[in-house]
Amino acid sequence: MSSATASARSNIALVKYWGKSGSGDNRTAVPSLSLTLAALTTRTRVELDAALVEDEVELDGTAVTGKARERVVRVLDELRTLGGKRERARVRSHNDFPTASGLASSASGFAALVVAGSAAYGLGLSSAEQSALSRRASASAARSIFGGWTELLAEAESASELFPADHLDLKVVIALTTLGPKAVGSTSGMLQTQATSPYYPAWVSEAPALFERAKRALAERDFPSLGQAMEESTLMMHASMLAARPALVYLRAATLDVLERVRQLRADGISAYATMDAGPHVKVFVPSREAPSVEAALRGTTGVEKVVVSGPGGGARVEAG
Ligand code: 2P0
Repeated sequence: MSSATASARSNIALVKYWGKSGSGDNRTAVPSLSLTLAALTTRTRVELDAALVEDEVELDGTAVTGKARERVVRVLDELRTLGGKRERARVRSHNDFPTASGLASSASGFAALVVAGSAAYGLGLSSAEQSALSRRASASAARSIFGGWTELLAEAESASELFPADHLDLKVVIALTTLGPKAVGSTSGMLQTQATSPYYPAWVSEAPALFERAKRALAERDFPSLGQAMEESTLMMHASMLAARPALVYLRAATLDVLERVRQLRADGISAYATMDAGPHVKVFVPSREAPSVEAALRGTTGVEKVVVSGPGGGARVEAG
């Protein structure tokens, strides 16, 4: 019986992916740029068992069924095809952060599944091949194969690492404003935006220039310009969501209060910049030396339930044992 355990960390996009390309295969319509985070980890064990008649999937101790299970089975089917294997698998996955809440659990989840699964099925895949398999399951997962600063270009087959985790000395202060699952998942949310938002074409046409600005600022270690481009990307993405029919409103009152607090911190001379994904939480990028004061400020903001501070993290990997 072959088995493997892998860990993968979540990633936060500074320049966002929101929209699928017309060429299909879950390729992205826009380029994205992300940072892999040390603190948000998924650990997944894949165990092959010839006695199983179908794949068994469990997340945080609960059986995964329906569409969520089918997404996992599709990845396992691809791995079996590549390896010429037939055995079904038992998949046990654990997140150390709230699942389906806008903290990108699908990114770390599918990256960990692909890495554990390819080891269990005995495939010697390159990182680019693992990234491509992850992307087909969930595009943001393509980026979590790599550590540090990663890009996934529009239409690309796989993501690639731009700079290592220590390229900038910073922390991400995550303000969780609501615990529990969100109302509309990312996949359906972006399809709804794409199909109905009059602002979606503007989002797609603005995204490449924003991506180039952010990438240049990152290369030059120009944190304020990077932060500025990051804030523009998240607000443009949310503008496209808000203009969807029906509107996609992931932002909560507490989300806006945190954004306001970040603007005040900047006015007070603290270099802090905010980003949100398809959820109500706010992730604030700050130079490491500022992290304790920003953490305290966010803990003291109304509606903030929990604060997690993370440094940049490494790529997905097979765990020992
Ligand atoms: C991102 N998000 O770039 C953007 C920003 C959410 C907002 O990638 O349909 O779960 O599985 O490819 O990767 C979340 O979308 O979507 C996401 P699918 P995914 O991080």
